[in-house]
Amino acid sequence: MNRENSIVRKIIHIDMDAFFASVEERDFPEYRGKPVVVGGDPKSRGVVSTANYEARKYGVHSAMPTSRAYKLCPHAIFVYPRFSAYIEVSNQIKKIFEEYTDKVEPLSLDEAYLDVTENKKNIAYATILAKEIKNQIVKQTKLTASAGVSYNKFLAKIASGLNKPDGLTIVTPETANEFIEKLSIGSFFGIGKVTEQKMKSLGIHAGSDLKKISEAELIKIFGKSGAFYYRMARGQDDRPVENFHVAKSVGAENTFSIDLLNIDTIKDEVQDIANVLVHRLQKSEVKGRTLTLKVKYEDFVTVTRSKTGCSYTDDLQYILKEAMVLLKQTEAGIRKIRLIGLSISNLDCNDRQLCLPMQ
Ligand code: TTP
Ligand code: MG
Repeated sequence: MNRENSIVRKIIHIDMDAFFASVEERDFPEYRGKPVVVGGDPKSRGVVSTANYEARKYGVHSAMPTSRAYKLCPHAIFVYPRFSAYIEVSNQIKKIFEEYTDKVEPLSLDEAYLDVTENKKNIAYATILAKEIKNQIVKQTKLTASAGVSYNKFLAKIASGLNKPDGLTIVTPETANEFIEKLSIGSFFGIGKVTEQKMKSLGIHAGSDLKKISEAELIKIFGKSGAFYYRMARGQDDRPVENFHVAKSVGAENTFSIDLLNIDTIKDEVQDIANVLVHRLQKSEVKGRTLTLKVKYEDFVTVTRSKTGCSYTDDLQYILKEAMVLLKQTEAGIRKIRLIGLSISNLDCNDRQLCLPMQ
């Protein structure tokens, strides 16, 4: 790449600190200074949405069963999520971002990329902009955010997570090399738990190790992703910041060759469809809160049944259990069925780049 001819972009990644828990602490001052776990009743089968930093000291973290969180920190305050309050803050911060640039790419309720190469304030320094944005967030929402500033999305996102809470971390083209070499392999964009283990078994523990492997070798081991990892190790990520539309739901469905009446056969089919759905969710790295079951009877009359949970999920056991509950709310086993579908909506994306484009 010829640096002379290419514009070095200015990207900011903003991520609110312990988002749901911070909103709870803000709105209920009596919680402050105490461990707070958002997720629900510790005696239920739910999972933790998030925990404040006080609770994290005890090992509580997102996606952990609330019952486990209770064992780790029984004196924590356990609360149900209040999505309307979080959505309100999410809209507030989005408005703040849009005062600086139209190139805003939200990743979830509390996270977004901003391309401020050109910005509405005509400020040349992204670091100054990031400070201003953080200040505005505190002023308008009484909550803190952490920011990462860099020349691409991958580096900006990692940077924002480094000095939480209330952090501001900058990675310049000059410091990127050293920064990447020291990064643990699990922190690289697109490297999940399974790939992380595979990398480690190959002796790749940090960016410096990754950089030693040739592109051909990486492609041989990891397929198409290998080329991506090769570029990441060199700080190359030209994905644009874009406010594109993403799928509102992920689903799977099956039309049967013969209409089904036997309830056990129907349950088996639901299980197969749930498997496909979970595979799709995990492949796209999205989770969702609302599960919808669609049933089309032999006369083409179609009904849907939905359930919205407290936290985002892609968990097969949970989806299966809820799908069976929804199935009971239909006439399965009484009326012949020609099609069954399952979908998850109210999505939360880890990274919008990995979400499916709107179909
Ligand atoms: P995160 O930004 O991943 O976490 P956080 O803001 O709570 O903490 P941090 O300071 O480390 O950024 O997620 C934002 C919100 O999304 C989080 O507050 C709750 C929700 N969430 C879930 O419901 N389930 C999950 O598994 C995760 C990771 C987040
Ligand atoms: Mg956050």
